Amino acid sequence: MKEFPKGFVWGSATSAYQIEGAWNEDGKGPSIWDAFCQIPSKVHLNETGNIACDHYHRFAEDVALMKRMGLKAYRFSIAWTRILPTGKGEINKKGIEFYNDLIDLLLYHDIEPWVTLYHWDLPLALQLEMDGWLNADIADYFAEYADICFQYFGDRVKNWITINEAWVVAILGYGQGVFAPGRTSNVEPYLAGHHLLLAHAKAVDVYRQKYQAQQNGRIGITNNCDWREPLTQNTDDINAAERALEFFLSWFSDPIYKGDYPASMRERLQDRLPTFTPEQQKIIKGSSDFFGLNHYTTMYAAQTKEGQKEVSVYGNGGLSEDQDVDLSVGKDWKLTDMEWAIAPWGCQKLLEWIDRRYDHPEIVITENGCAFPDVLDGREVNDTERIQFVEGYLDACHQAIQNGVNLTGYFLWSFLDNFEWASGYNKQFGLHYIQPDTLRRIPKASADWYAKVIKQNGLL
Ligand code: PNW
Repeated sequence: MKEFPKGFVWGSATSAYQIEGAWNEDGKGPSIWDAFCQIPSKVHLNETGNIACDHYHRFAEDVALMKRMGLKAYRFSIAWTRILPTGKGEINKKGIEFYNDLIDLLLYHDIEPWVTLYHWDLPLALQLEMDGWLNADIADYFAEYADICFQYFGDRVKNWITINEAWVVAILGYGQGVFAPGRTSNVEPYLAGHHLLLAHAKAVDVYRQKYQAQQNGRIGITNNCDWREPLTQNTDDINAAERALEFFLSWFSDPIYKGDYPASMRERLQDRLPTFTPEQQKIIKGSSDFFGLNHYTTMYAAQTKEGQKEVSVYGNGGLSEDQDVDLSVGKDWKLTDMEWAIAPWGCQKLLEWIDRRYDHPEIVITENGCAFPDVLDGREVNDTERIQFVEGYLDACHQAIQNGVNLTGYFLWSFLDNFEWASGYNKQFGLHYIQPDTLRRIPKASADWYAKVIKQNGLL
């Protein structure tokens, strides 16, 4: 039996737009994802999150499922436009009520809420009026929204995450244009990224100045990163892999832990990478109480060869031409339904890399998981591949902890099959199977499996 440290947090995660539905009910305003899904061919089969898992109406049933699985912590996000329908101004009481009810029910069942303030559903009004994350003023609006959340929910919520995956917002939203707001540019991602960092820093500043002392909670940011393994042991490839990690994770983590962007980015991007003023550096450096990490996969990285143009096959390399990195996967690596390689060893290496680079921070894996097609076996899904995936990655986490990494929590993505952004309902990450049209909720694996994994890992 593998022992995890005492107090290790075991949870599962979701986000508002992916599960809530009720997109225009009880005063909720539209977000950029509500709008993006209306544009033909942006999303697989033109699907939307209008209904999704209908969690807004069925949250009590969902919390009961969590309880039955033995979940100890639940990470969800607040929809900004339920609280502030146009992003600022008047508070929508019904929105506050919904999250109050959810939080109370979780606590009643001894499930610890971990709350993300921004999981990509920017108020559409702020996109139309001020170009969303491209406008520096957005940071103040975000901080005001965060302030409201701390004020209303902070008496019960003790774990806050400001922004989920700034990299995805910047690169997929403003670089490759495959996510809302669907823009393509090699300048805008770095500007949007800058404002995302400032928004995070300002929200943390509000929390620390006004709330943290009485409320006694913690606040941090969650960044995502794959592992990059050098394709060969040539210095060029070793450097390419390091640079790829810097363009992926350090872009957002170096400012927070060291006060500025990595030198490799400055050197290559020059003026396309904004700069922090000393006042900004003051609030951004040290602005995370823990290192939130979303980790899914691993790729080989190599120095781009002379004359070779770009690129990663899978699109999850960022703007490859800015990095001169060529990505690939091993021929015999097994892939998930997202075509993301399964490589638990990469998870261990990444945890140890973060531990070294950021001086032994407390790390929480706020997402890890895999998509596999659901093969129904009676009332259950034969979920062998997911079980193996989770066991492999937990093993890697355990090994990293043995090697001294201060990993204190693990959240499986996702609690329910849900709206997988541009992939619609085509990719299934959930521990529970959801059929959007009938809204059936079936555990993927038996309750026995959950109990077994929990027990085998020394979690009880
Ligand atoms: C994360 N990439 O998204 C998100 O936080 C979740 O909302 C999402 O459902 C989950 O991972 C699975 O995709 C990502 O291209 C989307 O590298 C794309 C990438 C990474 C994470």
